[in-house]
Amino acid sequence: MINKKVEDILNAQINKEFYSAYLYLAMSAYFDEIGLKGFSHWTKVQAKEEVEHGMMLFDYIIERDGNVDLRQIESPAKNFTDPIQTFELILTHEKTVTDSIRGVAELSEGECDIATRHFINWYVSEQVEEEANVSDVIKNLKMFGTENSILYHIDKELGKREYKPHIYKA
Ligand code: OFO
Repeated sequence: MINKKVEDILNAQINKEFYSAYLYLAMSAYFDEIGLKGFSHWTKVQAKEEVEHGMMLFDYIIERDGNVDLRQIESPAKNFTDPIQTFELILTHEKTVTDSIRGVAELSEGECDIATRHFINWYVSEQVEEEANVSDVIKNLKMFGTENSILYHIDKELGKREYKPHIYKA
């Protein structure tokens, strides 16, 4: 049986992962609206990944004989103005998720829940990868500019992103 404090923080994390999915979907709709199909695809793939992150936590709580508590998901931001600003919002958001994952790691360690501490390592690495991917897009946009001809090429590149399902096995 999982400790209640650890169960609570994992349930809060499920909510954050599903909120992330909402946020990426809102961005995907925005990019589609302004004609950047590749950006729209990239953020939609990320939304699918976020749902998986939430589902891995969901399955883990059940596996540990805990109680899943699905909480209300906030409406995502809608104040997108251009690709750089939107990717900067992503980076800021992912940094808050990284902090939140660090909180899960610290709490599980403090509560001597070694299984959760081990489980959450996957998320620690995933956050490093996500922040790096988003930073790369921001660097490209800043380096090459955001004229339509440049955006066209970056959009083509982002449109190649493939969705690869994650499988968690302890
Ligand atoms: Fe779940 O990694 Fe982004 O938020």
